[in-house]
Amino acid sequence: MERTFLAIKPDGVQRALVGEIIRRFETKGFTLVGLKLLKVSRELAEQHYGVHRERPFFGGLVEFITSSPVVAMVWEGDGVIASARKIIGATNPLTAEPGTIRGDFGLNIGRNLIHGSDAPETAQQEIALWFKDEELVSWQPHLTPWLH
Ligand code: 3AN
Repeated sequence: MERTFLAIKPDGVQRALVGEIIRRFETKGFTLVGLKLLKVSRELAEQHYGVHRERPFFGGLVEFITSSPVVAMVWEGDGVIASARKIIGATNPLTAEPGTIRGDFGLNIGRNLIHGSDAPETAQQEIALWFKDEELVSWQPHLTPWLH
């Protein structure tokens, strides 16, 4: 079963949007298999955003993600990687469609509330970076037969 890594960033936690954001993935029908609140170390932030190391906004991104707690999650379900990206919306909240998380709640590309893995390879890498195996719980939701 496909899994993706999602993280509610410091702005999402500070703005009290944790419940609202989790609700969207939960009511869609995806399965939560990992969840924790943590303060992100500089080392973890630099590894997570390693592909952006050369970009001008890299320093600010690391400062921001380490500034306040983050809610890290792993969600499971058929097609969850691409579907979660749609639920999240475009990187720039000003152009993200209404109905998406960023479209409904965001104003600023540097404060876009939530991260979601963009492909199967990055999902695998990010899950391994943020979670230990024993922190992930495989379970069978009883609702599944109604959904699939
Ligand atoms: P996404 O999060 O939609 O996959 P990426 O991977 O292109 O977007 O960018 C990673 C993060 O870097 C974004 N979520 C955003 O917080 C930040 N970011 C991207 N582009 C900019 C930019 N031009 N200025 C400031 N921050 C940016």
